Amino acid sequence: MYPSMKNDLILRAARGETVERPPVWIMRQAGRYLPEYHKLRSKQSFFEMCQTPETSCELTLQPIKRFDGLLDAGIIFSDILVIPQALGMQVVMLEQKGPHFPEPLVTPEDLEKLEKVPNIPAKLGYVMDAISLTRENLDGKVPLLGFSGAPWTIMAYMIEGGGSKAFTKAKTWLFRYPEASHRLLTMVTDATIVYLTQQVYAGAQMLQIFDSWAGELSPQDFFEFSYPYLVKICEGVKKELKKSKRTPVPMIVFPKGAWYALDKLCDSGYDVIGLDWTIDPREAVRIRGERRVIFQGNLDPNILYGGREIIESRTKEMIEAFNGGKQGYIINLGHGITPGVNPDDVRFFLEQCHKYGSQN
Ligand code: 1CP
Repeated sequence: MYPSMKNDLILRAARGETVERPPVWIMRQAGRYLPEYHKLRSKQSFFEMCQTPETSCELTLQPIKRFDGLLDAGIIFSDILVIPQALGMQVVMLEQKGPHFPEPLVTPEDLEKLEKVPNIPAKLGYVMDAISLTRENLDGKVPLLGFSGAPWTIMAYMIEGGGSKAFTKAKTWLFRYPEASHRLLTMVTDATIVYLTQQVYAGAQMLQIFDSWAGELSPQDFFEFSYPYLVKICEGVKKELKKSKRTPVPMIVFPKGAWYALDKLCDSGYDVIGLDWTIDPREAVRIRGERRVIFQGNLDPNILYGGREIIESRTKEMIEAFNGGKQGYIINLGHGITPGVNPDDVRFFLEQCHKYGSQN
């Protein structure tokens, strides 16, 4: 029902096939480093942009158009914080400051204020509309990724009320109110399974779960408060898709900073694991062993500030370290691209990915 795919490299790589070169996309590839993003942003608030399918579609396509032929996937323009909104919380995006919750969760009693079983299609239907519109407009150029936040990361925002350095409030919940924490994590997990499944029905061809704050947890706490919910999401989405007789889509988990959990993550059911730059690719490959999991990553995004010479050498070294990249690998940065990067350096980086990814 959608235009046929002209480039399905990332889907083949995610299935573990040997490919002609490793596919590449960039976390947060639509956003503040692009002048064309600021042009639209000056006219609308951030969440208005997310809620307007035409704008979300246009923003998703901006990097695909600018770097024509160099990116192998699009990621739908939205934010992980639409799930707290669907659960009944208010979230605003402050200029220069980032997300802000005027009334964060303070005590377990506050869980009563949340919608127990939110109607995801009704609350977040605009994301599904944006996905369908974008699939149509991408015209098969590259596959489209959907995404969500991981339960622990979402919980951290709901309690901290925004970004944080020490996560004192969210961790106070984990250690003082473990039972209520599990209840909250379960609510977020259940909503996320419905949300991601709906994204696939709308046209998303791959899904990524961002656990941006996984590395803030000790291994013990990650395995109690994050990992089981990540697994539940993967199993839940795959089960729902099977039930409705849909083809399964590859699922990526990005547990930033949780290199200590890599061995177990290789058995978590996810098809792809996103790695940040704090793990040596060769060490990751060694830990993976013979398992069929695909790795994604892992260049330090700040390399893009270092000039052409280091962008080229580090990209080449990274691809080599992932066994040349033709099997089991998707190129990405180790975290989202940051707002000050020069788009011409991004183009140069992508060109190096094509050059060194195609060798041998
Ligand atoms: O291009 C894309 O990748 C799609 C768009 C996208 C994605 C995947 C945006 C747009 N946000 C996200 C995910 C997201 N949002 C994450 C996970 C990835 C990561 O770790 O970077 C997180 C943690 C958020 C929360 C969030 N939203 C932050 C981080 C705040 C903090 O705690 O440090 C910020 C700054 C936002 C706002 C935001 N989201 C997206 C954009 C373009 C912006 C900037 C908004 C503006 O113009 O003011």
